Formats: sequence, C-alpha cells, structure tokens
Amino acid sequence: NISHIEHIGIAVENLENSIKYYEDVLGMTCYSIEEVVDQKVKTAFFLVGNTKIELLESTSPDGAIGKFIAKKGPGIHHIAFAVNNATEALKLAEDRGVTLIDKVSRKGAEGLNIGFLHPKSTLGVLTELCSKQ
Ligand code: CMX
Repeated sequence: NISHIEHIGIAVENLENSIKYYEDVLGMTCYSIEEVVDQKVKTAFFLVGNTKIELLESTSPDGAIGKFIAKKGPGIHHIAFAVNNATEALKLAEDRGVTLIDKVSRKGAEGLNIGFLHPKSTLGVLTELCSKQ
C-alpha cells in the first residue's frame, strides 16, 4: 500500500552550504529546517512535486548520519515511501522476511510516524516507511 515516494534522504556535511546549492543551482526553495534530536540530525526540506528532498546534517558522530558520512562520505542515505499506517506496514514487511530496524513506528521529522527496514535485507537501500497516522 505504498502511495508515493515521500522523500529522499541525502546526507550532507554542512546543511547551510548544501541548502545554498539546492536553492541557487537547482532553483528549489527550502521550506523548513528542523532538528530531530533523537536521530541526532538537523534536516532541511524541499518539495519537488509530490516528493520531498530531505537534507540531513549530523549533530553527533555516533548518530546514523555521523557514521554514514565518516564511512561513505555525503550522498543518498535513504528512500522513504508513504504508506497508510507505518506500524502495520512494518509488520507486513517483517512477515515477508525483511529485517526491521524499528519494530513499531516512532515520531520523525514533520511529525510523521516513521520506521526503517534494514538495508541488508532491502537490496542495500536503507528504506523508511512513513505515515501521517
Ligand atoms: N544505506 C545502505 N547501507 C547502509 C546504510 C545506508 N544508509 N547505512 C549503513 N549501511 C550498511 C553499512 O555499509 C554496513 O554494511 P557492511 O556490513 O557491508 O559494511 C551495514 O549497513 C551495517 O552498517 P554499520 O555501519 O555496521 O551499522 P550502523 O551502526 O551504521 O547502522 C543502520 C546502520 C542502517 C542500522 C543505522 O544507520 C540505522 O539504524 N538507521 C536508521 C535511522 C536513520 O537512518 N536515521 C537518520 C535519518 C533520520 C530522519 O530521516 O529523520
């Protein structure tokens, strides 16, 4: 029951410089900057049609983005699909043999309910499921 790509998460070294590139070169407009404390990230959002671009700057070297940047450098970090109910979608994925990072959904940026599937069981793509409820 995936309706669309909710956002693409991109790990960046420096949020301010990266926003400049997306605005000045690509012509997008950043509509929101938000810190997600428990994810140890600061995020910036852009809307492209129905899909968002989420830039992610690490606020701590031991967070997911801090580790990713240290290991691989900046780049595409995850893809997020919009579903009706993230917790139900996580359960369905688990029933189909996927390893979950989150057993139940939790609150992410923009107040959405989010949960991640482990990239080792999703063909190397860190996958997020998110829903408004
Ligand atoms: N995409 C694909 N593969 C990834 C990855 C990513 N983004 N991040 C890590 N991996 C791979 C690693 O390369 C590694 O593979 P190898 O064993 O072949 O080297 C494997 O996954 C395990 O990685 P690790 O470095 O040992 O483990 P980490 O402690 O870095 O954890 C992960 C990886 C995905 C479990 C962790 O980053 C996580 O829980 N992510 C979910 C939460 C998150 O990403 N939050 C940030 C965004 C928040 C937001 O959008 O608001």
